[in-house]
Amino acid sequence: MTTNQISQAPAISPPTIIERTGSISTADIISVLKGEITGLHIKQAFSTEIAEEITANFVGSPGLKERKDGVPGQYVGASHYRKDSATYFAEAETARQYVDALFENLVDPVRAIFDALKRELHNEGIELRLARSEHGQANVSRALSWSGSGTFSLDPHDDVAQVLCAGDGYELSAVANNIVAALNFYPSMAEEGGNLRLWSHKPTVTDRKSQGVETTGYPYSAAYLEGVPFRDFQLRAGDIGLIDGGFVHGVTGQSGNGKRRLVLNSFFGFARPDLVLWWT
Ligand SMILES: O=C(O)CCC(=O)C(=O)O
Ligand SMILES: [Fe+2]
Repeated sequence: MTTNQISQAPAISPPTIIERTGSISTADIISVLKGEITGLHIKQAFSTEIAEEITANFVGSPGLKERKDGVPGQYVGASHYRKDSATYFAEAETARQYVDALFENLVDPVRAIFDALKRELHNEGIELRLARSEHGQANVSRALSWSGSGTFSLDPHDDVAQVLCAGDGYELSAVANNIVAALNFYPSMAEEGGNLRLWSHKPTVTDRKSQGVETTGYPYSAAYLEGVPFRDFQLRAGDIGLIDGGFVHGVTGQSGNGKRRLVLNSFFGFARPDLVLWWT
């Protein structure tokens, strides 16, 4: 009995976190893909002018929708979370014009990273491309504004369960055996809070089953995470966060008057030693 309880305490995996000001490099990204770095916080990584334009485009977007999958928030784009492959890729196709319109007349900073990484990996004999199926192709990013209230505006979760259990017709499931990297651009932040919190714990399938989150990785309870150390990325508009999405992470509660927190999010990882897939 006692042994059983002890074995269920979350195993602590100390993360390697790097924080700096400036620009993100393809070497940084590859370090996260390879598991050499767990988390990277780049401050002032893109211009505030671009950040403000993307935010204004999001707020006024005709493609802006309310999430209806149990995760409170508004979005532009498509999320594969809890969707079969046909539905996700069809939604990605429909949403593309709205995602593209977020960057109208701007140089899309997420696509710039995608293109740079594609070139760098190509030099190493590795292909980088968007995930696809006969129903369509993923977009480079999606925009999200979390609206959960209380301790977290996005509850603690991991990004791997949804990939591992994505279901039939998803070539990206293979990435779950490797690192699922989550790239986040922050065009807008609330005055207070909205930190990206990263716990020192990378759940296994057994851990997820014990928490009743086997297929979703969402949400982990406060009781489960009690005693697990964490680090907060204190974000500002114009910052980039890149993490190993297998570690439990969430977004702390926000306050202030008016300014909404906006994130541009994408996932990517090795599906094979010679293929990196990218999706949202
Ligand atoms: O908004 C953030 O900072 C994190 C987003 C995230 O974890 C996700 O979309 O899975
Ligand atoms: Fe996540």
